[in-house]
Parts: sequence; structure tokens; C-alpha cells
Amino acid sequence: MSSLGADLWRRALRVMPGGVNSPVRSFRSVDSTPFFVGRGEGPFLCDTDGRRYVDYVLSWGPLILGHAPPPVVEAVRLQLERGTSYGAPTEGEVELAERITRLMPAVEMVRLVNSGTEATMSALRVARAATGRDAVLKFSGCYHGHTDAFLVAAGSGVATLGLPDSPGVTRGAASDTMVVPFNDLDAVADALRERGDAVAAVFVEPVAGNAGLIEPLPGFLSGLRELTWRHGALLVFDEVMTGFRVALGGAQARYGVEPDLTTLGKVIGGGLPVGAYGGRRELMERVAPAGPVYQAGTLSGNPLATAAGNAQLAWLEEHDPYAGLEVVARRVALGIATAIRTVGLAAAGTAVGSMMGVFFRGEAPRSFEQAQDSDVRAFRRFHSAMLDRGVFLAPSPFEAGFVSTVHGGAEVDLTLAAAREAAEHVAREMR
Ligand code: KE4
Repeated sequence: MSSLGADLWRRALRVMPGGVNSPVRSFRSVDSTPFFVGRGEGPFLCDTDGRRYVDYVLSWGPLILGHAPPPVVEAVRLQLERGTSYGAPTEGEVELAERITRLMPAVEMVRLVNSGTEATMSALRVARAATGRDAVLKFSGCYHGHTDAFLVAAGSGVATLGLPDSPGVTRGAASDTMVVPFNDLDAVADALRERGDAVAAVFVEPVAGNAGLIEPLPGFLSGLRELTWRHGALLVFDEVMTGFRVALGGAQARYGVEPDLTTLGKVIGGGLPVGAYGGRRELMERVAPAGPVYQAGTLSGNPLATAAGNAQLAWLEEHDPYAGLEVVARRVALGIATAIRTVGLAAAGTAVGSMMGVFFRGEAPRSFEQAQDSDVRAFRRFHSAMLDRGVFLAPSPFEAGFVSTVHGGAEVDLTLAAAREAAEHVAREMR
């Protein structure tokens, strides 16, 4: 690490937990220490030492147009000169809400918040209020932000209640959460058969992006729709990551399954803090001040964030770049996997829209449990070797990667050349 980077890291560790403001940035999952970013340019990140990386993290999803895209920069610049926040209604909020509800018909009404965590926390509150039920079912490996109800590990047995997955989460908070494996409809049916009358909602990442990248099996999402209808539970698609990443209308458009509630974030903020939750009008009209379900936020829908989000979504709506994005994501993921297999290591690549995943295992996993059965040691070495060759992959084996509209042929060629060298380096190290 550069002397400036090393100095910044020493200072950061003294004043911030783990030196970061979000754990995954710490590079602990790859036994390393992070570089410090000086600037982002298109598909690149530049660190404080001037090194440049092809960036496949893209701020964990928001930057589908790459870093500092002109439409977003211009929109934020213009707004900045008119002020940063008012705490009063603005045209930008109406425009963003109309755009979201136009592009996602299942979202008839939407509330803007400041993060994905706020979105899922609030959607759960609406679901509990609407059904009068307390329990929630989620899937292992799916992440819905850090609200207590979702920081829960699977209990033993299908329908036994969850266990706190973090100190500070009470047994009471965890006890209403059930956890079953992703893509396992039988486990969902069993859980709902046993406790269905208590379940307010089933929360799912329609494409799991927090376990690497795991696609839904054919019929899984439609099966969830059928089972939740049958048991009177709401179906909530957490599209904080997949929203406007896997298709213009999100995973619900791609797979043709309409949830009752949808949560959003990342892309809809263009890199500024925005989350959102929305769905059927009769559900959302329960939210204060229209209804009794309380939720509020000082900076919710703030003009800078809505300016960025509107500019980014407007570009996506005009150009609909998803077919091309999937070609690039597939070329990168499968190309990296091929490079790794060429040196005799097991690897599988996956891509859905502009999201991708590479696993150090023979086949693409169908569940988090299968994803965990991969060579994490090899992944760590590969991540470091790719960084040394100017390619920044997510610093965890259980995160999705992202491409943008400005990841061009030159960047992909550089990435795959680096992957071939990095794979040989790892193979030598592991002999
Ligand atoms: P935020 O509170 O971080 O804005 O969103 C939480 C969230 C909710 N739902 C899904 C499907 C998500 O992927 C996320 C956040 N994603 C992580 C990346 N795995 C954010 C990165 C981080 O935690 O720093």
C-alpha cells in the first residue's frame, strides 16, 4: 500500500471501527487491507497512489453508468447551486416516484427513504401492520440490510425460530424470523404449513446477490407467489440490488412475478443515498401520514439524491442497455471462470443482467450452503493477484460483481488477460 494509503489506514483504524464505515470495505474477507480511493472515472477507480483499477464493485451496485457519468454530474451540479436539502416537497421526488411506479407496475405507490436497510425495515413494518401477523420468512445468504429482524441465523429445523446473528439483536427480535435455504420451495411450503398463519411476509432477493450471484431456479419465484397467496402472507421482493440492474423493470419484470411489496436502493440514487419501498396502493396508503404506520426521515427524497437518481434512471429508460450489459457481464464472469479452470482449479461463472459472480467450485451454486462449499482460500489469493494486475473484484467470495455501460472491450480484454496471469500465479502458490 502507498505511504499515503498506509497513513490514511493508520488514522482510519484509530477513529472508525475496523477503519471503515461498512464492514465489507475492510478487505478482511480477503485477508488484506483496502486501498483508499482518490477518484472514480468511468469504469475505473484510482487510488491515492494513482494506481488505476477496472472496477467491478461500482459502489456495490449503484453506478450502472460508471463513475461520474455526465448526466448525473450535470444534474447534481445544477441542483447543488439551488441548495442541498429543504425538508419540504420538491418536483424531483414526484418525478422519481412517478418514474419508479411507471417502470415497475407492481409498485403503485412508493416512499423514498435513505438506504436499503430503511426500505426493508419499513416494508416489514407495513407487512406486519397489513396482515396483523408478526413472523417473517427469509432465505439463508440473502441480505436485507442490518435491521434486527434480518440479522438472524437459521435455527435448527425448518420452522424453528431464528437465532440472533449479531450481538445486540435480542432473542425476541430474532424469534419472529424463520430462515430457509434459497431455491428450496419445499422448505418454504413446510415452514408455511407449520407457521403460515403467523407469517406476515416472505422476503427474498429474487436474484441472490449477497451470496455471490445465485439465480432463482425455474418456478422458484412463481412458487413463492403461489405459496404466499395460499397462506395469506405478503411476498416482498428485495430489489435493492436487482432493481434496474437485471432489467429495466427489475427482477419482477425479468421473471414475470409480481410481489406485493418491493424494496429498492442503489441504482435509483445514482450513487447518492436513496432507498425506497412500495407496492400495492392499499398497502402503501397505510403509511403515515396517509395511514397509521409510522415512518419518517429528515433527508428522505432529498433534492441532490433525487436529481442523481432521476438523471440515471432517465438515461436507462431512454437507452435500455440491459441486453448489452448482460453480454459484457457474461463475457467477464465466464472468461474469468475459464481462466481459473485452465490452471486446474474448479470455477464457475454466472451472470444475470449487469450482475455477475465467479465461484471457486465446479458448478454454479443453487443455494448459499452450496456457495459456501467453494475454495475461499483460492478466491482470496485470486482477488489479491487481480488487484495487483489492475482489476478490483468484490473483496469477498460472497458478493456479486457489477458491470456498467462504460465497461468496454478494452476493459474486458484487460480483465481476462489479468485473470489468466492471476490464475497461473494462484496455481503456483497453491502447489
Ligand atoms: P443499504 O442499507 O446498505 O443501502 O442496503 C441494504 C441492502 C438491502 N438489500 C439488499 C439486497 C442489499 O444488497 C443491501 C446492501 N448490499 C450490500 C452489498 N452486499 C451493501 C454493501 C455494504 O454493506 O457496504
